[in-house]
Amino acid sequence: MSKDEIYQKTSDEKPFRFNEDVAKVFPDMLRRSIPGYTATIEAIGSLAARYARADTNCYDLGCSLGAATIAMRQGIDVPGCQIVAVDTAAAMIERCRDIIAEDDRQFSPETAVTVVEDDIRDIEITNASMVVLNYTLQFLTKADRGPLIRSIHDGLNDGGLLVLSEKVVDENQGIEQLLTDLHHEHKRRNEYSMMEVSRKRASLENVLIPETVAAHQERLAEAGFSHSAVWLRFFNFVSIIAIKK
Ligand code: GEK
Repeated sequence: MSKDEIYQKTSDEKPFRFNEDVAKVFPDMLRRSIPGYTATIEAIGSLAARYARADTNCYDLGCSLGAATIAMRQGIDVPGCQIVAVDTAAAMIERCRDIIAEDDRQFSPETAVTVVEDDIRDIEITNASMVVLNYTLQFLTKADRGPLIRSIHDGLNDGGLLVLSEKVVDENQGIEQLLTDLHHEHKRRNEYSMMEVSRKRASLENVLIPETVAAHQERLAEAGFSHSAVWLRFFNFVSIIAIKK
């Protein structure tokens, strides 16, 4: 796995982009930056085993290199499912296609995967039993979030599951500062320097827009998900499940 050294080298202050440099080091970047990322991917596999239904679609929206797609594929144990993996970044999609092709060669899995280079705001969700938004919604403008969550709700079959993982912000300023400090300390333990932490933070400003857990749960409720629950929280990183009844 190539090591993420992007903010050791870059001294300019350009906003963060999902380009070729990022795609190359992405697994290492997420593993060292997002507390609980590996646990989330594991749980997505377990949830797929419980929620994916025969002859339905499962979506991985903002799939990057397809980690959640592979986890769902390994978890699904019913016939006739198709996973649709969507990302807007060409550099991610190119690598994701290679990773899925390698998975096909090695394991000949039954579940088909279609990798699509597109904007998740333009994708139609249909006949879905499971949808994953693993750290993707945070990159959309707030105005675009409601319509997307509604279209996911409408495209899910009854009993279908949405997994929504996000970086969040706390309502209380003191707690927010503490959780941010703990996250930065976590990154320092994972061998990022103070300089890298601070440059990355600046580059994500206005690119990754976090909201409170309450704001996410309200949006889910407004879209029609009568119940949602936080199943994982590690500092300011949460994963929520919502089921369409
Ligand atoms: C994982 N889910 O490993 N349409 C499509 N893709 C988008 C859009 C959009 N409008 N906006 C952002 N993206 C993955 C990790 S990363 C999380 C997801 C992170 C894509 C973007 O190109 C990137 O690949 C992904 O969302 C976010 O489980 O980098 O913190």
